[in-house]
Amino acid sequence: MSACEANFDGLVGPTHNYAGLSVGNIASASHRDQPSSPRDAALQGLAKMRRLMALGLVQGVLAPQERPDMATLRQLGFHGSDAQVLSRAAREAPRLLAACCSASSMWAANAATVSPSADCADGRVHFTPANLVSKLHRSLEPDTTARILRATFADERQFAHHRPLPASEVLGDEGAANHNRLCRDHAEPGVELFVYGRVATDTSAPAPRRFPARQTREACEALIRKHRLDPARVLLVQQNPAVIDQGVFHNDVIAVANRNLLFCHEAAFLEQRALADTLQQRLDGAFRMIEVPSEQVSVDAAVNSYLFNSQLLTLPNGSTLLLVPGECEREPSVWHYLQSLLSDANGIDQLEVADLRQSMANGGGPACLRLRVVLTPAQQRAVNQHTLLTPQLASQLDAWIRRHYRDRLCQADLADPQLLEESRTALDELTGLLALGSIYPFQR
Ligand code: SUG
Repeated sequence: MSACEANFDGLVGPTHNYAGLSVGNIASASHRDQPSSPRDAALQGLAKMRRLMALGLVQGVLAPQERPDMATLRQLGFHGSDAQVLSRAAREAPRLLAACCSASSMWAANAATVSPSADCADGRVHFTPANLVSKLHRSLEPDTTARILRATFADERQFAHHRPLPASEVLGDEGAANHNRLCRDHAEPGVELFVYGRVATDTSAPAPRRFPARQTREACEALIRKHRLDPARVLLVQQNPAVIDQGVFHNDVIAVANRNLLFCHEAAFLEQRALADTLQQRLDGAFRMIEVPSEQVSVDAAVNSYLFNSQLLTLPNGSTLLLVPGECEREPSVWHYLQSLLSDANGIDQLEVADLRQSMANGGGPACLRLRVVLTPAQQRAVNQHTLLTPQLASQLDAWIRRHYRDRLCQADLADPQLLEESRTALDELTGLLALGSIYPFQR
């Protein structure tokens, strides 16, 4: 039986802005309070989706969330009309307002952990939305994410949906950004690689000192149990705490895997040699690794360019493409490295560059924007077909973005009641385009 890996990208929402909300994410901190362009951000994301579709890959769309998050603002005690809630929040607690306005659900790699049916005891694809407890603005996402995933992957014979892990720092879970799967073929059982940043219940274990480790080992273990994965086929490894302190807040900022190939920095994992040996055994000698040495690309250069946040894609003709963000061209050591990579016969055949400047300025590269879902042909047919990108849907989304999104947004605009109205009008129309039903609180 064949299976393909589909990419579901988070559509950028109408409130995309730079609030500097993510401690430990260097791009987010350094762009704080700069004006953003929600329209450019959404069009850049859509251009990437269109490119993958044109390459012959299955590309899906995940809807953004309702922002400003009025329900949370009211839960925080702001009351009155929507306009009063917004203006009170802007006056009394502007950082809470910013958290309630983030378009952060666009980084779909953090939406959920997904295990393909070939790995799961019941033969279904398993989804657990991430609880994202490490950051307030992101902790507001899981409920709506769960509804979006259910509306996209609705058929219970093919798809199993779990509740997010309890919202505690002990169980901090950031979804697929810390999860990779190695296999020889997508249809066969693979080795799921869960990467954690700290052990919450053992304070003597290695941990970063400067920046938070968002994913815990306890969360990974719970996901392995929930998805009914075969313990003999999973690997749990710790990310190198030193690189978290250098700005690698998710493992996908320093490593990416596709099929039997792991592309990573030499400083990515705590026990990297042992990991490579184990993967070699589990993949019966078929495992390949491209490990980039610090002397060619420093961790700082990797963080600035997001080299490893690339999409590593197998094209229909079997060749492998690395889709890197434009920042790689502007980081000389990285660009030089990429040229040498292409001239070696090492498993990567082609390189493409995507302009994702708007998302990158918040620390979200090509791989952050997508959730990978391995699908058999029957599962692909069971997906909500309206969420799969076609040339027609791409044109509709293009027109929808141009009709509803602002060209420029500053922090002061977040309290504008008109922005809330525009956002709701846009999302209401989108649920029709993607046939999602009433997934947003304002529609209920
Ligand atoms: O969680 N940035 C996101 C970026 C997520 C990137 N995802 C992956 N690596 N998979 C985060 O830090 C910034 C929002 C702001 O500052 O306005 C933000 O949330």
